[in-house]
Amino acid sequence: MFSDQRLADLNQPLLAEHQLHFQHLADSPRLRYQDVQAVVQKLIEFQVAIPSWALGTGGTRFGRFALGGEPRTLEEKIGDVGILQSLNRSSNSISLHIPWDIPQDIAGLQQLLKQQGLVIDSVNSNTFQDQKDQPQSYKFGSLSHTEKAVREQAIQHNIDCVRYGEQLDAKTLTVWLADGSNFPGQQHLRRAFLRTQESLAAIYEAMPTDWTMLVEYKPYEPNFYSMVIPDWGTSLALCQAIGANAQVLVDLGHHLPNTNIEQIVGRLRQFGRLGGFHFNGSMYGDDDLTTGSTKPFQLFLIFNELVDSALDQTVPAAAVAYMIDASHNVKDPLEDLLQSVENILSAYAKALLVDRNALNEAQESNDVVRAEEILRDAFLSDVRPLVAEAYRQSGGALNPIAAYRAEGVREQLIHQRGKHSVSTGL
Ligand code: AOS
Ligand code: ZN
Ligand code: ZN
Repeated sequence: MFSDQRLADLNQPLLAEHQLHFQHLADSPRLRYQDVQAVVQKLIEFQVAIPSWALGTGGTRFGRFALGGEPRTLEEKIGDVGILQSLNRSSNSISLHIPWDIPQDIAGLQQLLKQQGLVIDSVNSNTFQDQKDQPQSYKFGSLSHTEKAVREQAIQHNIDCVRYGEQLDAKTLTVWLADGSNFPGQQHLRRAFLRTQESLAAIYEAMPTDWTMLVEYKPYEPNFYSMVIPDWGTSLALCQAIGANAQVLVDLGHHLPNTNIEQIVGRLRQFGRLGGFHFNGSMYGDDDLTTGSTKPFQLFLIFNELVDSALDQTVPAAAVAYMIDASHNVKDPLEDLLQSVENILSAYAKALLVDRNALNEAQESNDVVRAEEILRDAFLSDVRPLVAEAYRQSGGALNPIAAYRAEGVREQLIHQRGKHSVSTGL
């Protein structure tokens, strides 16, 4: 949708002011001793996957208010992510959700992905809903179910997801289980865990050896007394039991209020078991709002752990799959995703600005105030010119949301797909 020429035209009127701000930042005491281009380069390289289920309005079990122009097919979803990618060059991959996105025309999809410069990042299974004509019900669980036939059906579904993913060159299966219980005594807690471990191991066995299984945890919802995988400790124990390619996935909205998520991230990195992220914004729980919208300092501290652990030779080197998991009701989802990616890049940029040597010194000498000031100094820096420069150098828009609006993208999508098109998702 956005040709290089069109992007250059949209950038032109913003360029002089951008360069002024960028130079000002580059000359500031904060950055004078740093290689600014190296920071920009790191931002250019950072890619975060877009979930197919975030492209339409949703995020509520109450009313859903369609925005219009929502993608109706996997092809149209790829088209939407292509729009995002042409604007910010930071979202070059898509997370699929089976059965919402069952790929049909594989050759056609491969060609479309190539055209848009996109790849399939992960495949997400769904055993939290019963599908039409499905023989067994997940009402009382899936991989943890008491009945073997139900577990087998859920295992097979996950294996099917891997097979779909293989056709599109994905390498990651993400498993999030709704399994658990709503009332005390309903479920034997240890047996439910063991059955889950056994089921996950069976799926793992069927995965190609170069695939990663991401095991997501969540403390409550849809079950409110117990979830079979409620926390990172349970995910970690499962991964350790299953194999080296089983990794923990941290969803920012899956913690009880005030949990120190950055410490969890640090621990998982240390143990070599942080496999992926679901970014979103959380005020109360699994709100799935815009990443960084409510707790930007926390997001910065999380990136601080990621940057710090990446520099530490004693920490196992591991690929972390970055994904967004958001979906809500009142914004244009594409604008929301542009905001999310920008907030993620900003938090990352700030973490890259932390004076690590000074911080280590302050920590080792127990200079509490100095250590905190070093973090605040980076956090309070206005890094927007760095992020914009990364967009510009990689061929995107200096201001992606402004470009999206100037081009009337939503209006065009409504024109193509209709006012009442509704996308699949939560
Ligand atoms: C559910 O709460 C989890 O965050 C899942 O990762 C995700 O939202 C779901 O798989 C999307 O349908
Ligand atoms: Zn998630
Ligand atoms: Zn969630």
